[in-house]
Amino acid sequence: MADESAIQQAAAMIRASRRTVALTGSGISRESGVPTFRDALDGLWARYDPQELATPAAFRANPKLVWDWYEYRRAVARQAQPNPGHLALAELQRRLPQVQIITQNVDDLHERAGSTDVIRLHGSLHGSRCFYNCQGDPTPVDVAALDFDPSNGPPRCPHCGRWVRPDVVWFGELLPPAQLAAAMDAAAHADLMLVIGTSGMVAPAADLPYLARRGGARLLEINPAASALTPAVDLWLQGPSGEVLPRVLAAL
Ligand code: BV8
Ligand code: ZN
Repeated sequence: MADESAIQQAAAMIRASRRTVALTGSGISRESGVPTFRDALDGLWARYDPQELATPAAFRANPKLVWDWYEYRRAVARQAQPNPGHLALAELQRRLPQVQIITQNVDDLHERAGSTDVIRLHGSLHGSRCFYNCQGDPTPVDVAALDFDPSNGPPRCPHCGRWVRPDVVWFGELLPPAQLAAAMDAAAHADLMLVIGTSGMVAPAADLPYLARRGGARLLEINPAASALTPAVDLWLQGPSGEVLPRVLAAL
């Protein structure tokens, strides 16, 4: 667990920052009961590899399986509450001149914690769209307004009658260009990047800390375990973000 001197050092880094960026991964939502990607997914999904399910090919091959996986994850996310880590980050945004949050997560816990202007690199569990974007990219579909039998797999697009899909970025798909450009611009101009709850294994999100370093930023990681990014950071606060972030905030 991060010792008091590391917490004080982290607080000093944040106090000295004028342009802070926070890059978050699924670890920040773990204490809200949302499983991370690399944890063994509970129960039914323990036998699938998320990188096999979160792909267009998996959806084409078995739309009902993939749709049901997202329905399950949506239900988990709806039940979840923002944890002290999400809340501390929202409070940091209120207290400091400029704190930009960039998230890889598809749950809405940052927004529900009160964070604003969150850059969402990988979309949202709570959005759906036409698999073919038949009315233009994107073609959002309000699934709640559709009358469909969930036992038959995904609902059908009201415009073209083909599958509706979750509005998330799958492996092998491009990130939304505007969000990626905003994230790269924020990282390149930051003087401090907080890297919270990510294994740093998925590109291009995992490239952002290196982009920040090249722009002169210092890197502060919060994670109970070492990640692919740990060798590159200036300070690693070892511990769960739900405990560490409130301690750093209290030391500001
Ligand atoms: C792209 C949304 C251009 C969906 C996600 C070879 C072939 C084909 C492609 C590639 C390839 N090599 C590289 C690629 C590119 C690929 C990639 O990086 N693959 C990896 C696996 C090698 N990337 C892509 O495909 C991206 N698109 O590059 O387009 C392109 C196009 C075609 C071909 C090539 C390139 C799209 C990537 C986006 C995928 N979508 N999510 C959904 O959610 O269902 S990614 C998903 O996984 C997450 O969003 C996140 O980004 C990633 C998981 O990472 P983490 O969030 O870090 O979670 P993880 O479980 O890994 O780690 C949790 C961490 O939390 C751990 O460190 C743990 O210690 C820590 N933790 C645990 N408890 C706590 C905690 N921390 C704090 N507190 C706690 N309490
Ligand atoms: Zn359509």
